[in-house]
Parts: sequence; C-alpha cells; structure tokens
Amino acid sequence: MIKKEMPKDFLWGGAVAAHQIEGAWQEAGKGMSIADVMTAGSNLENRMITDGVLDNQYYPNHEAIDFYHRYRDDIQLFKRLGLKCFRTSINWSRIFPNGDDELPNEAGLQFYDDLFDELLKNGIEPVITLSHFEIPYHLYKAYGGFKNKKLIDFFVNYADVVMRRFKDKVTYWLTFNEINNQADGQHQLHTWTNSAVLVQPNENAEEVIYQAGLNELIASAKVVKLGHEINPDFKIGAMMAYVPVYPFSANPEDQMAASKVMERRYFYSDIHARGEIPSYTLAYWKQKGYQMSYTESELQALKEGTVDFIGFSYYMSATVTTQKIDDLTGYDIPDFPQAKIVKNPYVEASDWGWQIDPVGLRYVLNTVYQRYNLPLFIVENGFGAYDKQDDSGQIHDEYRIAYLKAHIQEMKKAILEDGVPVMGYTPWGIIDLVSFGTGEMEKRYGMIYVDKDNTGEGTLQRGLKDSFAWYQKVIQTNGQEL
Ligand code: BGP
Repeated sequence: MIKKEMPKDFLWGGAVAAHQIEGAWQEAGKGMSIADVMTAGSNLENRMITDGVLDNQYYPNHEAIDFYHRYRDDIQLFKRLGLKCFRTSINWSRIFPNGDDELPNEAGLQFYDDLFDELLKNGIEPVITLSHFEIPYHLYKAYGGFKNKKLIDFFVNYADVVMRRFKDKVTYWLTFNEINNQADGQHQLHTWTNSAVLVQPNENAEEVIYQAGLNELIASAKVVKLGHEINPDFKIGAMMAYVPVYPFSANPEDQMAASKVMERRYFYSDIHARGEIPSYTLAYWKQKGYQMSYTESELQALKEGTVDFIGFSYYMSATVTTQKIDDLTGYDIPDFPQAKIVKNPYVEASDWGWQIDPVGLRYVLNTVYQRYNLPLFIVENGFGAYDKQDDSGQIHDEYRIAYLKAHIQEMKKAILEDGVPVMGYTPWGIIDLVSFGTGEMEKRYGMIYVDKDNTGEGTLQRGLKDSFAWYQKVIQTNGQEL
C-alpha cells in the first residue's frame, strides 16, 4: 500500500546564499570576499574576476538585494509563506575579514546572532552553509586559495568559532556549497568560487582542482568531527551539485562514458560519505602521474568526519556520447575528451540552456540513497527565468509553478513509493537574488520579486508573484495540494 502522506516533520523551506542577497559588502568590519571581485555578466557574456575591486566595473554582489538591512521585513514574508526552514550561508569574510585574522569580527558574529534570532522567533529553522562562494579574498592573494593546505586550518578555525557561537540556534549545517562544481577544472568561475583558485597557464587544471578539492574534503571532515563534539545534536551534511549524466544511446561506450563522467562528481560525495579516497580515483591519479599531497593523519581525518546527510542541488540532467554525431551540437568535457555533452532530445531547456528533467530528480534521489544509505536533503531546485510584469505589475510565473510542481511530484514518488528518506526541500532563490553564474538579477528564481535590474537600477521593493500563493498552499497541505 503506497503511503499518501508526506512525513509530518518534512522541512519545506527556501534557499539563498549570503553573497547573493546580503550586500553591505564592506559594512561592520566585513572583509573583501571572492564574490566581491566578480563583475556582472549575462546570458551571453561571462562574469570577470578582477584583481581587487576596480572603479570602472559593476559588482552586483556589493549591494545584492540589501538583505543585510532588510532581513526583518523579508523574514515576515517568509513567515507568511509558511517556511519551516530557511537556508542561507554565513559570509566567512564577515567573521574573519582576511581569513587568517587572529580574532573574529564581533560585529559580523552579532549580525548572524540577530538574523538567526529573527528566524527562530518566527518559527523558521536556519539551515546554514559554512562556505557558499564567500572565501576571504586575502586567502587567495596571500595563499593561493584551497590548493594551499593552510586554508584547511583557517576554515576549521572559522567553523569552530561560528558553530560554537550558534550552537543553540543552528542544528542543520552544510560545509562547502556544491563542492564538486569545480570537477571539470575548466570553468574558472567554479574553481574560483569553490576554492578561490585561479589555475595558472603552467598548471595542470585537473591536478590542481583534485588537490584543492581534497583539501576542502579534509577540512569538511575535520569540521564534521568538531561539530559533533560542540553539539552532538548537530546534523552536518555535504552539499553536492548532482547533474545526472545519461548515455545518449544504448551503445555500451556511451554507458561507460556516462559512468566515467559521473565518477568525477562521485569522488567528492564518496569521500564525504564513505571517508576514503575512492579506488577509481587513486587508479586515475596513478595513470595520470598526478603528485597528490595527503598524509596518513589526513586520511584518518576523512574516516572520522563522514557526514550525517547528503544535501544537494538539482536543476538539470546531462547527456553524453562517444559517437561522432554530426547534427548534435555537443561540447567537450575537458577532463574527459573521449565524450561530448549533447542535447537530450527528450527534454526541454530553459532560456539558459538548462535541461528541464523532473524525473532526473527521482533518479538522483534513488541512486544516491542506494549508494550511501544516508538521508537526503534537496537544498536547491529552481527555475531561472525572465519574469514579465503585467499592467498592474503582477508576475504570473506559471512556468515556475509548473517546474517546481513537476519536481515535487517526482520527489514525492521517491519518498512515498521508493522509500527514500528526504529531510526537506528548499527551492533555490525563494526571493529574487544575484545569479551566481551570470551576476544577473533578471535571471529570476524567486516567489518574491525584487525591483532591481541587471544594471543595478531599481527600488529594491519586494512583491509577491503568483508562485508565492501556490507554494503557501503546498506547505499548508504538506505537499498534498500542488
Ligand atoms: C548553484 C549555486 C547557487 C545558485 C544556483 C543557480 O550552482 O549553488 O548559488 O546560484 O546555482 O545558479 P545561477 O545563479 O547561476 O542561475
């Protein structure tokens, strides 16, 4: 008999990140973070990473949506929406402005004390990411980012301070946001935001990224162990970007290619969940002659710091082939030259080319649960779109409702039919915010509109889209009414 009811304690929420909403980039002792030197891009043009902040550039994260000054009003909207939880991050550079400071910045700690108090006062559980692309810029300039093992200690020290300070306010923690997003080693934005690393021309991108990723995984494991000592009730999770990779055809070579490309991603969650470097990665490093640096005590730290759950983002799926298919526009996978990423002819795509595949979410929930036997938490899922206001200024975002409804339906099948334990669902960008990939405001995800455009013009006024009332009902009926 298939259960019809979702778990009573299911955490319906919404997700954002400090650097994409707070603004106040230099306020109250905050240092420059790596997000503060990323200029605005667009659907067609990449963001630039500048050397410091240049006078003649526009940096959308400097003000973002000014959540730092407006969070009390925004939390009233989250309460009206009925959120059970709210995922955001602590901006590391508010706490340690340079990352290697002796003492933390008290004003930065106080801001998050006030923010978490306001959430809890309104019955909303904080879900906190420790590093969501907000590494202090000085840790890049002085140390070269996470390819330098010194960053392990700086991160553990930062996590120690904030987990101790907020141990009675925050139960749910995530260590590194989408830690595997740097896997292909080519998208400079990914190596920058995940590791504060800019691969140099004389460096092997893949080798540098494996080392930086391994250092972050060691740091994450140390923080998991430390967190459980600070408060045994903490639930500390990994945070992965899962993009399932399908074979384009039943040609066995395509299946092998899909499996190998997935290994680049599973390297991260295998270590998070199993506490050891996977055999396929050790074999690959040997085959490539990579000189990776890790010690016996670091391997022991990995074993002792496995995560309590797997948090992950799900937006889209990908399709690969090794076949020479002329009419399919495919693009190379830098770290896997034998295959190409090609369009999946069975699914539609968003205006940014992200392939819309709700069934893929059910597939990820099943395959990841069967791989690790750990609870799962969908901490990002959303539909970026150009929203248009009607004559009265209302946004009828039925396309966003359709996207979220289809994904929630597949999530419910995984929970109610497939027996997968899912802790919660926090759609990405519950309020319009600065896009990470493009720096745009107009790639909107929110159920709450923010009046600001790609050039930074606007009143920052908030408004409720049609999807606000729709999601309110979803939460009120615990997922019954979609
Ligand atoms: C994920 C990030 C989020 C968010 C999301 C949407 O990779 O974890 O921070 O930005 O992508 O992507 P974008 O903002 O580029 O549309």
